[in-house]
Amino acid sequence: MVEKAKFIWLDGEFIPWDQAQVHILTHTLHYGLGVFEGIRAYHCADGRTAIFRLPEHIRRLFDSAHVLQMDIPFKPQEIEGVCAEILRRNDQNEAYLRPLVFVGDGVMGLNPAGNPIRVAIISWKWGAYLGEEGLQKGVRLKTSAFTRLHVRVMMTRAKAVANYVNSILAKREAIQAGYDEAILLDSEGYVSEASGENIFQVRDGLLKTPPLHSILPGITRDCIMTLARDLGIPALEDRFPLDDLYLADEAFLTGTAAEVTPVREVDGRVIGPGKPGPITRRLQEAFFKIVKGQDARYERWLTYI
Ligand code: PPE
Repeated sequence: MVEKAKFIWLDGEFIPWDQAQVHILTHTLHYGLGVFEGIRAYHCADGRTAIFRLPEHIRRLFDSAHVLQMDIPFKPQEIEGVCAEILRRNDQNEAYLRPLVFVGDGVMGLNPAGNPIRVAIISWKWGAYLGEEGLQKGVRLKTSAFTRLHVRVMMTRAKAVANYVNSILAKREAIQAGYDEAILLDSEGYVSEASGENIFQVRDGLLKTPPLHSILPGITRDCIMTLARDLGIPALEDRFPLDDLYLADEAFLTGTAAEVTPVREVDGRVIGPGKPGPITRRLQEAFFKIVKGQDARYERWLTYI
């Protein structure tokens, strides 16, 4: 259960948590046209709170809305301001922020042109997405029987609500088979991403992640590519098939919610020695230092509130 906070911001106003209700004719509930973001705010080592890569997340929210022709009735700076303000109002020094843009009620049917575009921002406490043990020791992945959305079927660059039915189907399948998370292949059979994370693998010191063909352009993925470059770890975006992943020395998942979570097994094959490898550890440690404001070189990624 999500732990209630005091306020939710809806269409320009902070309202008590329990009053954040919508009408049953809300268009997005019926047809799935909506976009969202997931952003983390961390309690930093110096006691302050910082929102991690806030402008980049808000930019992606507006990009997603643009692609789906949803005209957000606020400016990006206003939405950024609300993200900071909601943490203050909810007395949260650490939280997960969820901006959601959806189509309100008006007409039904597949042309909601005149329906209002509504915006909510919610903040709640969210611990380790794939479990504390997963974050420390690594998770077990199962390849899904479902294909990741093809660019001719969905807008894969957009963080669209509807894209997540594909993710939920894959995730359930993995959980029901006793695994922690699902990995999806693209329509040509190459590794794409997990149900809610991007994926990386390492072999012989080379870090690889799939290119942005059918995957979400992850902001954590971008952090890892930047960090790898800065740390002198060879890294490239390249397509790879499943057996390439089975043969990796190390693998890990990245996402706002999952942060940097090691992978210890894929489809019954143990990855490397079955525990987080040295490059994974190095990147994970560097990442957590940065988000907690302990690395001055990446202050540009933090918005202190
Ligand atoms: N791929 C997918 C499909 C995805 O959902 C996410 C984030 C990522 C990659 C990584 O993106 P980024 O957060 O920018 O590094 N998944 C969000 C959803 C979590 C949820 O269950 O809700 C998240 O991590 O916030």
